[in-house]
Amino acid sequence: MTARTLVKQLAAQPDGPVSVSGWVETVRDQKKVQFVVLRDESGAVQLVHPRTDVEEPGTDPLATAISALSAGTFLTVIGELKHDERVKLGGLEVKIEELEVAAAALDIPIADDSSIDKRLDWRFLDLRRPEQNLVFRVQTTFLHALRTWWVEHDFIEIHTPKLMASASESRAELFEVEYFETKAYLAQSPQFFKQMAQPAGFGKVFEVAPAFRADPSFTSRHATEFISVDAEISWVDSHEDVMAMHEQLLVAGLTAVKEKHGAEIEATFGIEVTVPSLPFPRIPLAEAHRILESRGYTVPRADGDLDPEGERRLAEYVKEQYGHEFVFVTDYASNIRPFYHMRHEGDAGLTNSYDLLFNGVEISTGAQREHRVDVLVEQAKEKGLDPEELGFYLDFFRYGVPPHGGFGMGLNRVTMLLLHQPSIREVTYLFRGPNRLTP
Ligand code: AMO
Repeated sequence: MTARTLVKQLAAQPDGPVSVSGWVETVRDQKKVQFVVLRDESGAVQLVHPRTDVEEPGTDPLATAISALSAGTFLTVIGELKHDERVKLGGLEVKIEELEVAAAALDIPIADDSSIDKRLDWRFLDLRRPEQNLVFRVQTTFLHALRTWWVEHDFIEIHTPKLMASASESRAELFEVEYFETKAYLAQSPQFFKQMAQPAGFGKVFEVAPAFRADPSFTSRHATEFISVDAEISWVDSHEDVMAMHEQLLVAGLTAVKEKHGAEIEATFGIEVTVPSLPFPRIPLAEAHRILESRGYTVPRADGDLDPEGERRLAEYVKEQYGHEFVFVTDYASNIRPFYHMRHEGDAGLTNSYDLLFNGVEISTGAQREHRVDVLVEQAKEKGLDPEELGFYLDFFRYGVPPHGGFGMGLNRVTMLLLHQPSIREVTYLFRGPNRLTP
């Protein structure tokens, strides 16, 4: 790969010959001078060409080539860099000497004010917007910091299969696919297989991978395919140990994002990235209900789970009381938790589990797992599951296993909430929903 000068690197270069590549954002074709704004993944720069054909139009081949440039065309320019404070765009300009078009563009079919659906139809063009580029750079930094934290803390990275013989969460949100002579299911979560790393003696594991949910929702926070960030650790005393790991991990991720992109995020989205203080507030679910009641809101769900409005209002309370954007809602009732969550010693109605809310939206579920096989079988039966079908999973607990726990966190939701984006569609490279399978 030949070294290429990025637009953002021009500022540090002395006046003189340069070569830059990118795509045409705008062309201003004036009588005496032509201006082109060239953008690449790092920024934009003004290119200039003083026409030599003012007296005799058509006699300046470079001017003719520039006039013919359409927005979106990818090209390389060789020219003379000049620092000039009067140039609004970055205080520098490149005088074009040679121009080589890599691929010309047809008329761009979307604009900044196009509907989200139209933008998603043309996602590769939509992603050219600098704010979109920033979203993915921020996400890269965030994930990199998570990985660094895990590696520094001796976690092992695993890659669990996404084709499964059975459901890993509720059967209701399961994608079924033909698999030779039989059926397979797309993994809803790496739940069972990340737990398998515990009897395998791996100690601490993580995975970042797609998860699939056949959820017909059209909300701003649901996708049928999303990136699940998962971790599972052994020798936990309760879900408290999982939360302690989870919050440190998030602090590492957000610290890196603030350091690297804080100023650009503020300039682009008007948001100040906050590195959360430790420990994050913890509120048991029953207490959350009392708080909401005392503030005039009754959660409408019969099963007692928080609804989106309840989550939003609870976050408002947490912000007022603790000045915090995160809250662990803990100790969910066992009727709204899966069979594999460990229940309270002495109160089987409650689980050693939590949901983590960020800016009023759930980003994660975590728990201590039930590792005593007889209890696990009973809990599975109680939920109407057939222990026969779960045989492979139950075997994990029959040959020695440490107490363990972990969490699953939706990466797309974290990015959406961090950058205050209105929908998960804005922060997903290619969104998948009930009515979107292309591009
Ligand atoms: P849960 O089902 O709560 O827990 O999922 C964990 C997190 O994944 C994200 N998420 C989604 N994101 C976008 N679209 C969806 N349809 C979607 N569904 C879930 C959310 C959610 O908090 N196995 C457990 C985790 C564990 O206990 O380790 C699980 O999957 O951010």
